[in-house]
Parts: sequence; structure tokens; C-alpha cells
Amino acid sequence: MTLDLFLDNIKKAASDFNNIDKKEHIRVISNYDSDGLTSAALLTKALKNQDRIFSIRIIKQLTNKILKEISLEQYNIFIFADLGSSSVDFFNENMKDKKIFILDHHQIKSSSLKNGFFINPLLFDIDGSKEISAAGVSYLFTKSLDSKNEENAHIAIIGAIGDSQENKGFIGVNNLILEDAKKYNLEVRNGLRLFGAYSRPIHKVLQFSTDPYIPGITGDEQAVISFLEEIGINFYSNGKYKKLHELTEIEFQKLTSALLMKLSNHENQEDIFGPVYLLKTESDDSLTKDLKEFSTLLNCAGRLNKPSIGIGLCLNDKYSKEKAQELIIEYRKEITNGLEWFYNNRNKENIIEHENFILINAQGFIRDSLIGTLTSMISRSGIFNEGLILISMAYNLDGNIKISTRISSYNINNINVKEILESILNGINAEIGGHNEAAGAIISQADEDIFIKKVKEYFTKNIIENMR
Ligand SMILES: [Mn+2]
Repeated sequence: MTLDLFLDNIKKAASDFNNIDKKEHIRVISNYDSDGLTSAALLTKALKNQDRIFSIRIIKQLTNKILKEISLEQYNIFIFADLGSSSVDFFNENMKDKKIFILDHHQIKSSSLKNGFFINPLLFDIDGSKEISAAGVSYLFTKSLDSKNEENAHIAIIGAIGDSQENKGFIGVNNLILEDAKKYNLEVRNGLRLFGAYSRPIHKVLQFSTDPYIPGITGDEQAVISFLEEIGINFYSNGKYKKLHELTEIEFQKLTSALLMKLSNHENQEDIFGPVYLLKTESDDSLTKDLKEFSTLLNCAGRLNKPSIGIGLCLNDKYSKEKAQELIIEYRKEITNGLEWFYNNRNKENIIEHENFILINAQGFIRDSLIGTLTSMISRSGIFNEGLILISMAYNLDGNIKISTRISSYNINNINVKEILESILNGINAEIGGHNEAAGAIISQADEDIFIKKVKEYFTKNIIENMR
């Protein structure tokens, strides 16, 4: 029922959009993460198909400064993807004469957009943190514009994975989109859910596995090599390191049972097996074969400030694919350095580990655009109890602090970290965004100490039970 109403709403918006004069320039504003870039790519494909004139701007966050800039632009038609839900009042007041399409899944402040279409699953009681992402909304919108766009469904799946909506499968609307994708280029296999399992050599896959975190293996190249030798896996032959799919059946079984042993104390031991999402048209060693890797690649592009490469990858652009390898090298370097910094600083002055929360103050040691990703990686590493709240901070170049909040492992208690962040920031000048599972904010560096003090106060006052 609610789904029908949601789809109706999308259809209405799409048919209105289809009536817009082809002379109108369409301005697309989207987010720099995987979900935002896939949304932008889906829109790009659809708008190109319609021979429309359009331009895209990718931003980190819809700040007041950027809103003001946008409101002064001369365009008449705007599409906001993966953002905009908390700016409806601004649009109503300052962009009255524009037509606005919001394709989003973030939390809503006010629901009535006067001058356009506000498409958000939350308006229809559909869980925007688990059942559909902005890429999913953008996909459904473009599919309503023209059913031909159904062939792009896999791009929406990449966005949903990027927003952590995949948990050994999908639920809700995402599942419908997955079924569409399977009709075309997507293949779902049951396999080893280790990052880079197709594109990277085995020893690297194990060394860099943070989801799950493999005790005595993750992060330690020498330990990985001894482990593989011990269990009798020949991971190097003919001058080349082998990849997982190059192992014999017997070697593969040896590896998986040895990994299960290593993870025997791990609650989610079986998590290393499950659905793997692969593009049929990509070769086994392609960086865009496995959608989980594809999604990470898009995050790299965004976070290293190269969003056009990310969008290009979704459009299967040759130049972008050539650049992908460089991106990943640069990104890995930064991530490895960031994780190293984290492990070296645990329980020192910059990292507080409390029974209800973890506070990581990375200051200038980690890039602000990477702090959210690193916090997500740490939250999924299995080193903290399930349901614990992680709060990270990193300086940006404007004299501000980027704050990221995540929940350790899966959100079993249905905690809303955005609400928690809002209460902590009460009284501090901040711009807050996000949803139940992942939220962020920007505050001034001048408020660093007061913020840390308020985090501690919040968690001493509010025992986890009260947040359930
Ligand atoms: Mn999103």
C-alpha cells in the first residue's frame, strides 16, 4: 500500500518532468559519496537519453553557504539527489520561482515542498536507511521517465551498498531493484564476502580485510603469508600472486575452513559467506566487477575530490576506468595510514574507549573526507561490541571539524545516531546531516573541547537502555 503511494508519487513527478521544455537547463546537485554519485550517474544517463541540457554539481554537504549560491543560479529546474530533505523550508522561501525535484532518503524537517516534488521514502513509512537509498529513488524516478532506464538498475544497487543497506541481502524496495538488475547485467553468487576477492591477490585480500576483521591476520602481511603457508596454499606461482578464483577447489576449501577457525570467537563468523554481486560484463580482475568494490571505488573518487571519474565509471567510460587504478592506490595509502594511526593511538589521549561510546579525535591526522569511511570500517571491524556508538572528529581546511557517528556492527537496537548527535550538539553551532545509522556534522574548531565534554556528559546521563 505505502509502496504503491510512493511509486505513484514518483510517477507524478516523472510525468511532470517529462513535460518540461527541452530548452530548459536541468541543474543537478548531488552528494559526493557512492550513493550520491550513482544517483548523479542514473540521472545523467536518463537526461542524456532525453537529449536534455544539464549540468551537475557534486558537493560534500548542502551547507547554508552552498544553498545561498544555488539560489542565485539562473536555472529554473533543479534536481537534488541524496540531499535536500532538510532544506525544504529554504526552497519554499528562497527559490519560489524555481521548480525543484528532491530525490532523497534522509530525514525530513518539513514535508511540504511548494514548488516541485519531494520524493523521499520516509514520507511513505518506508525505511530510508535500510530499504532504499537515494540511488534507488533516482533509479525509480528515471525508470518512470522512460522504462528503458530499467537497464541501469545495477547502478542503484551500487548506491545502496555504499549506504550500508546490504546486510547479507537486501530488504524492501532494494529487493525489487535487485530483481530488475538481475534481468540485465547483474549476477548474484554465493561466495566469500571478502573485499576485493576478485580483483586482488589472496594475501592482500586477507591483509586488508576489515569486514570481518580477522584476528591475527588483518593488517599483518607477514602473518598472512605464514598463515597461507601453514595451511598449504600455494599463493604464488609463475611469478604471479594468485587470486581467490584461481585456487583449486581443495585449496579454496582449506582456506575457508581455516578462516572459519580464525573467526571462531567472532559472533558473525558465518558473515564471510553470503551473496556477492557481480557484473557479468566485467572481467574477473576488473575493479568494477564486484559491486562492493565498485561502490568503494566511487567513495574513493568522491573523497579524493574526483567525482567525475566516479560518475564516468558508472557510465562505463573508458578513460575513467583507466584512472580507477591510480585512484585506488592513492586511496589505499590514505586509508592504511588512517587505520594505522587509529590502532597506534587506541587508549591514548586522542581516542577514548568507554563502555557506551568510542570517541576518536583524529584532528589533522586523517583527511576530513575520509573520517566517515574510516569510522565505518572501524565500526564493522568486529573489535567493539555490537551497538556501540562511534564518534569521530577530523579537522577540515576551513577551520572546522567534521564529525562522523556510526554504530558498531549491525544496528540491532534501532538506535538513531542522528538524534543522538543532535542532542549532543544542542547549544553548539553546527550543521547536521545523515540518518539513523550514519550521521555527520560540521562544527567550528573553537568548539572542539566543549564538544568532547558534551559527548562524555551525554553518555553518562543517557544509559544505552534509554536510547532503545
Ligand atoms: Mn544516501
